[in-house]
Amino acid sequence: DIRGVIFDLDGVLTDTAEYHYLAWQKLADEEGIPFNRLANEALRGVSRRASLMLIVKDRQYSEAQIQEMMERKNRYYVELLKNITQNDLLPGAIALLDELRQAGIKTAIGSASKNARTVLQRLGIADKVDAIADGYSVQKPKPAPDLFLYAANQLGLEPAQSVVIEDAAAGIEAALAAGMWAVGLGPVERVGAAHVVLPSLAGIKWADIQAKLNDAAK
Ligand code: G16
Ligand code: MG
Repeated sequence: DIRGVIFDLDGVLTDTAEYHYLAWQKLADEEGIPFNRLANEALRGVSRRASLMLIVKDRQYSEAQIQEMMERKNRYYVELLKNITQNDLLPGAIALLDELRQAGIKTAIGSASKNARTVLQRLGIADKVDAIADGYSVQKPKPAPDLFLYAANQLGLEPAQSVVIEDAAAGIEAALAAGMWAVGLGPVERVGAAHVVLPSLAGIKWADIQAKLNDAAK
């Protein structure tokens, strides 16, 4: 049975995607590279370096230039993070975290972001989770299973005892590769590979997720 829940951060507990977008757009504009909100959709849950590669496409840059652009984008992003408050928690997030703690279910964050701890602090939920796996925890980014395996290990749980809640296709892929249960938030076109698909966490109780996972297991 399930004893732990691993939450993705951006797109599940909060929506930092807009800030990532604004930072990438500023960088792209400065570099004269075409970019827009639609192109940004492909960067959902994708690591910083992989995101930059998707933006620059086949343009050739040295490793030093790549590093500089990643650092510049991050400076813009970190500046924007100063705007985040508890009001930026997505509907249902706090309620589910609190309910899980009450029920004795372990919780972790599994985020690709190197800024995850800062975001959690600003959201005021850093002490509401039992473990944090972030962009510093493992080498291989999602869709590799490493980040979620690291998170489950931190909780002392086996993959089969863990459920991942994700909004990105790469994240669902990572959860399944880890041998975990996957709950996808958003359209089936994006997260349809998950065992259970929900529009969001708004109004979702732990019993709802358990019941849907039980159905999926039949
Ligand atoms: C987040 C975002 C991605 C971002 C990645 C790395 O992932 O969804 O857009 O590129 O983290 O973030 P940073 O540049 O701050 O290290 P997640 O896993 O929380 O959805
Ligand atoms: Mg995400």
